[in-house]
Amino acid sequence: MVEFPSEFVWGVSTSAYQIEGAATAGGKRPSIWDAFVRRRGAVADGATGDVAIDHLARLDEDVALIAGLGVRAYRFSIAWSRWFPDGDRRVAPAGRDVYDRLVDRLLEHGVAPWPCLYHWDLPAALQQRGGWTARDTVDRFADYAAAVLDVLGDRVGHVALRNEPNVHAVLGHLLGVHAPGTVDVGAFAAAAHHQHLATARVLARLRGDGVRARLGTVLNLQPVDPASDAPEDAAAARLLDAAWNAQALAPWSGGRYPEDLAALFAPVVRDGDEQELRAPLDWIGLNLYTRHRVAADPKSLIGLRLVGAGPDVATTAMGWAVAPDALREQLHRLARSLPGVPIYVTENGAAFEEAPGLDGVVDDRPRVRYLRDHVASVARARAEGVDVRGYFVWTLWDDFEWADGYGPTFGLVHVDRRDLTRTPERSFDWYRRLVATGRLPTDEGGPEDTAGA
Ligand code: IFM
Repeated sequence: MVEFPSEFVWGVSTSAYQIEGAATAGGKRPSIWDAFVRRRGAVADGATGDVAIDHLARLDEDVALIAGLGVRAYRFSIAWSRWFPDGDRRVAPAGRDVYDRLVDRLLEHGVAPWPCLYHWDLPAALQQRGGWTARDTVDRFADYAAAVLDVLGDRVGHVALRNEPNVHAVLGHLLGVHAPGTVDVGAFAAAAHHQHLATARVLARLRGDGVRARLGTVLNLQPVDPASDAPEDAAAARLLDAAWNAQALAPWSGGRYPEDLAALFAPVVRDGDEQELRAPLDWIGLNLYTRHRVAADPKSLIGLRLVGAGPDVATTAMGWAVAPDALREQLHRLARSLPGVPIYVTENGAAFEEAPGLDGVVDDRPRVRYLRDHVASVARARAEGVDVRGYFVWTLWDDFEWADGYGPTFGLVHVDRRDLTRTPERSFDWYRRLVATGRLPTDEGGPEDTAGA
C-alpha cells in the first residue's frame, strides 16, 4: 500500500486569468492576456477569459467545493492588475478586497491559502513600457509583492512568488503563442533573466520587511528526449533542455546560465546579478505534466521542433505523453539542484476528452489513472530520499486553457460552458479519498469502488 504521512500537504492549484472572469470589475484594468486574447487567431475559437468560470461571482460556492474536497491547501494566483490596475502603487480597493475575502473564506474552512503572486498576467500598462524585457519591471514587481504581503502576510503561511517563469519566457517571448505574443530570442533571454531577478529581489525585500510566510517559487521542468539517435536530434534535445529546464534552474546553479545560452544572456546580465540571483528559497514547486520529444529543424527560429509522443505511448487530449516516471526523475533533478530545500509538486494533472453521461456523471477514469500513477511516482521519489512535502492537482475546475481556449478540460470538476454549472467528476471523489486517508486508492474511483473507503 502506498501511504503518505499525515503532514503531507494535499492541494489543488488554479490561476486568476483562467478562472476569475470579472474582467473589468472594481476598476480592474487589462493584463497582457486581456490584450492577447483579442488578437485574431491567437486563441482557439476566439475564446477569452472575460467570464472564464465566473469564479469571483461564485466565490462562496467555489470555496465550499474546495473545502468539500478536503484538501489542506489551495494555490491560487493574484491578478496584479485587479489589485494595482496599472502595475504601479495605485490600489483598486475592490480588487484588494477580493483576495482579502478569499483568504478569509479559505481559513474559515480550514484550507491554507497559498497565493501565487504572478501567473503570467502582467498589467498591460507595464507591457507598454517593455514588460519583462525591461529591467524596470523587476522593481515594479518588488513593490507589488511587498504591498500584497503587507495586507495578506498575517494570514498566509506559504507564498509562491511566480509560476513557471520559464514557460512564460519560452511560450510568451520566444515563440509568441502566449501573451505578450513576442517572437524574439533576445526578448526570451531578457524576460527569463528579469523574472529571475524579480524573484531574487522580492525574496530580499520581503525578508527585509519581516514577512514570516515561507517564500518559494514554481518551475515547470519536463525531461527532454531526442526523437531519434541522430546527433542533430540529440543536440536539439540538449538545446531545449538548456532553454526550458537548465535556464530555469540558473539561480541555483551559481546564478549562471547554461553554457549553450551564455552568449544570448550576456547582453542582459549586469555585474552583480549573478550574486543577487542566488537568494535562497524556503521551498520550491515543481509543475510536471509530460516529457518533451524534440527533433532538429533548421527552418525553425531556434533550430528545433517538438514532435508528438513516440509510437505506442499513451497521450492526453493535449497530445502530451503520459509519463509518470518523469515526475520522479524531475523531483530528483530538483533535489540535486536545490539540496536541502523542501519540494512541493505544485501542479500535475491532465486533460482528457470527456463529457457528462446521460446520468450527468463525468466518468474520467483516464484522469484517475493518470493521477494515481503520478502520485505513486511521488511516493517512489520520497522513498528514494527526495524531500517532497506536498502535491497539488492541476486543476479543480475545467477552465480557460490559454491558447487552447476552453477545449482541453483539466478539472476534477466539470464546468458546463452554457451555464457554468459545476459538477464533480469521478476523479474528484477519488482524490477526496486519497486526501482523507493519505493512502493511494488502487481503484479507479466511482461509487461502486468506494464502499468502505
Ligand atoms: O493551465 C496551465 C497552467 O496555467 C500552467 N501550467 C500548465 C497548465 C496546463 O497547461
